[in-house]
Amino acid sequence: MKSLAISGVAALLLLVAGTATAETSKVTEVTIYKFQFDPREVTIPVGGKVRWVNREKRQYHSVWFEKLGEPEPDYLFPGDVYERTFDKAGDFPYRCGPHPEMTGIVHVR
Ligand SMILES: [Cu+2]
Repeated sequence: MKSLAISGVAALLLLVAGTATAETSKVTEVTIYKFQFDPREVTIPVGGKVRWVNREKRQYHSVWFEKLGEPEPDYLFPGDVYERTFDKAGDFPYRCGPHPEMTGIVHVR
């Protein structure tokens, strides 16, 4: 009886670990640091999510999909995070609002 209970707990832990891994793998992280998007180019599956994290010490930036005709978004200050899910295949270039030379692209396949 005791061993049965232990294996039940082990199965539950495996289940939780499996779920956590699946969640993590669906998000692609882009670091914003030293006036660059890193990696500058990412490829994700349809329905995938990208998370941008500003890791500068004191510089703000933005993630602006200007070519989609969207208004310039709010700035991301150090430590801020922006997430976006891509539901359609395509190539989605973006730039930083205050720094036009800072560019990146999301390929959705
Ligand atoms: Cu910037």
